[in-house]
Amino acid sequence: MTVRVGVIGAGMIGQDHIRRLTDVVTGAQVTAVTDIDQARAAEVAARVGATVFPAGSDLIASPDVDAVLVTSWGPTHAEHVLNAIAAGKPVFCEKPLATTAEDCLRIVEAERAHGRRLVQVGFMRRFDAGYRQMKEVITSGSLGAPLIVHCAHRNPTVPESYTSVMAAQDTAVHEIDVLRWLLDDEIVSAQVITPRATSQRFGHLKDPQLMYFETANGVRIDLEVFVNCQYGYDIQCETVGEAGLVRLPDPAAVAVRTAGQHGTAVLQDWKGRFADAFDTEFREWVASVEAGTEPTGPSAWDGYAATVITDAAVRSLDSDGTVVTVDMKPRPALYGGTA
Ligand code: NAD
Ligand code: ISE
Repeated sequence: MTVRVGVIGAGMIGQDHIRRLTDVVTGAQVTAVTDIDQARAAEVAARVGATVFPAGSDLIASPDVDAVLVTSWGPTHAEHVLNAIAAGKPVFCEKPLATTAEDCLRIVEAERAHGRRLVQVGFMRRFDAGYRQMKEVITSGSLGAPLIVHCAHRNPTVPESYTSVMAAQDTAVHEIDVLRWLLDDEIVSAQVITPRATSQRFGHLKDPQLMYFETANGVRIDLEVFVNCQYGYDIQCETVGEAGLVRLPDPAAVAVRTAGQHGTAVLQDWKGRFADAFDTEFREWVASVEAGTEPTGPSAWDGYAATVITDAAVRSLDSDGTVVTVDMKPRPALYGGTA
């Protein structure tokens, strides 16, 4: 069976995922596209022979759409995901699941009422080969219990529209998700402090930021978010355990020796750094839709948890570095909990 996918939001990542579903992943076809910019929707749809729909609700209702991909702006995600659940269709939603914890909970409740998982959230790092190898090592127990995680998330530059709260909501949210999964543990508190600011930023922005998280098992996580580091897109992660440590590998790159120097290039954006992870993410999602099974990637609950934890980080930033307790509801049975 070919999975017929309808895409809501034909912007930057929407177009990249349409290319991926068309040219990289087998078993899928983009049959429908919508965007509030209808001219953009028409142009993107024409590239892949898809039909243009006037709005997300019409696209979701179409009999030519088996599954929905939401790549519109964050504040619009909840409406589209709730409509897809109401229609009983699998839905892949780019991060964030929703921009408020309340909207995330509405999605969780709708999915619980439906009785099985339909939602997967686009936290692609769980599909990165390096993070998967790290998880295998941690799960094997060879390092003993994990104690500390050191992370850095660096972007070369960000536009003026990037604000201080986005360091948590847009950037650190990837570590928040991948570390919950990597450690199989829950984050219970957040603290954000701001060192001396780089001169290489727009004046309104607090950059870099140092974020500290504690987990239910007492693991301490430190995360440097530095989005104007200039030199490249650089993701670092090292987990220290009782008997050793495991470090995320840098992407493979040839080493060049010339003019008295020896070095490797540093990637410049997340698209290149996580290209393979995005491909794997969609291969596995399409396979689950094709098989009629529940998705195995990040769930609506993971989307809720990420939003609640980033809310705590933002509250800490807004209160000059106070340690903020994460106020998370009990995890429902549908997502492996007991509630
Ligand atoms: P973008 O602005 O390039 O594209 C968004 C598109 O959605 C625009 O074309 C806009 O007109 C359209 N749109 C907005 N509201 C709509 C609605 N209600 N119905 C239909 N179309 C609508 O943005 P982007 O950079 O592609 O980001 C889209 C989403 O992807 C965001 O939630 C962002 O956080 C997420 N994202 C995820 C990653 C990742 O690493 N996983 C990376 C970048 C962006
Ligand atoms: C962007 O939205 C992403 O998701 C990238 O992975 C992240 O590195 C960047 O800081 C965000 O703005």
